[in-house]
Amino acid sequence: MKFFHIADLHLGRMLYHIPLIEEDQPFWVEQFLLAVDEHQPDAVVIAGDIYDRKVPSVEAMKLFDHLITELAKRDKYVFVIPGNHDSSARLSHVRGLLAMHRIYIAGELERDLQRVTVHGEETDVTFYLMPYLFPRLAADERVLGRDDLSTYDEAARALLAVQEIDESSCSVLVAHQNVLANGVPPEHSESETIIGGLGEIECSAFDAFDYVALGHIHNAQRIGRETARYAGCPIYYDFSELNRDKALTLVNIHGKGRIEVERIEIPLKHMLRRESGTLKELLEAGSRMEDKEKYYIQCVLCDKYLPPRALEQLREVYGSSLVNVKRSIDEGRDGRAADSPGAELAALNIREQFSRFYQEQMNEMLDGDQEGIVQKILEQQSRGSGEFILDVKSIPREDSRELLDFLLQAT
Ligand SMILES: [Mn+2]
Repeated sequence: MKFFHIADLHLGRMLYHIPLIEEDQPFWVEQFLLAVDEHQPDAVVIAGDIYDRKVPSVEAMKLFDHLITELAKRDKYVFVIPGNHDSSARLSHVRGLLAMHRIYIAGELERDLQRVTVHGEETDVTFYLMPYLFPRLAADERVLGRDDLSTYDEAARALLAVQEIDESSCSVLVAHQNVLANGVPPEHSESETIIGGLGEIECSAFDAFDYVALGHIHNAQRIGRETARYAGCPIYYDFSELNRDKALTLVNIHGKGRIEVERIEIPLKHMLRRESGTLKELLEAGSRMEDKEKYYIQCVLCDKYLPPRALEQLREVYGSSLVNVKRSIDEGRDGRAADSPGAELAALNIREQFSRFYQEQMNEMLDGDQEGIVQKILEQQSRGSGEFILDVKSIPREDSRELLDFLLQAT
C-alpha cells in the first residue's frame, strides 16, 4: 500500500508580490500528477492547509478542483483534512458526493474520526482523518462533552482515547498540529503564521498509529520516529526555507513495522537564491548570471551606506527575478532579517497581530464589534484563567461566532 503524503499546499499564497497561483502552484500540480503516474501510489494524503485563506480565491479553488479531479480519474484514494488556514465547512462542501469517488475530505471535528480502509496486496491500511483540533473544540458537546481539557496535548489524547483503533490493519493518522518529539519542537520555517507558539502535542500521543501524516510545519522532517513526519510545504514560501529540499514524501506500508519512506525529487518552476554583497558586487553577479528566470532572488546589500538608486539598479539587472531586497544591517540580533514576517509580528502586540492575521486570512478588517470581542477574550486570557470563558451564545451575530472560532484556533 503506497501513498504520497503532502501537506500545506497554501493555494493562493504570495511570495512577496508574486502570486504563486499564476505559475508556480499550477506547475507543481502538473509535476505532482506526473509523479503520481510514475510511482503509481494507491492514495494521496493531504494533511491540511489546502488553501492559504479561509475564503480562497477562485483561482485557488479551480486548482484544487483540478488536482482532485485528476486524482479521481486515476482511481486514487484521496484523504484531505482541513488545516488551521482552511474553513472546514467550506473545504468539505459536497464531501458526501466526493466520497463516492474515493475523495475523502474530513469536515468539522466530531467524536468519531472519519476512517477509511484501503485494501492493499500486502496489508490493509486504515486512514483516520483528524481535522485541525484545539482544546475548546474537542471539549465541545458535539465532540467529547468534557470541561477538563485545557491543552492541545490533553485534547488530542482524549479524542484519540475514544477511537477504537482497528488493530487488524495498519493505521495512518492524518493530522495538522504542532507536534513535539520529547519536548523538542520541529524546525520551523518563517512562512507558517503560528501565533503565540501554543498548541503543542507530544508525539507520543500518536503511538497507536503505524504512520502519522502531519501538516502544519513547513519544513519536511521526521518527528521522533521515521514514521511520524511533516511533509513540508510543496514549494518555497519564504527565504528561510532556502536550504530545504522540496521533495515529495512517498510512504510504502508492507505491514506492521515494515514501512519505507522515500523522498522523491520534483522539479519546481522557480528555486530560491540569495545573493549578498555590496551594490557593486551584486550588480556584477547579476549581469553574469545566465539563468535568472529559474529563480526568485533575494539581494542582501552589505554597503554601510545605501548608494543612490540601489533598488532601481538592482531591478534593471535582475529583472522580474528579484523579489526582495534587504540590507545586512537589518539582520536582528538572532540573525533573523528584520523584514521577515516573524520579526515584524513580534514587534506588534497580540491584538494587532490578530487583526493583521484576520485581515490576511479573511480579506477584510475586523469591525468595531469584532474588535470588542477580541479585546474581551484577550483580557480574560491575561487574567490567567487559561480558559476561554466567553459564552458563545451571548454573541448575537453569526459572523462574530465565526470570528470567535477563528480566534480560538489562532491562539
Ligand atoms: Mn501551513
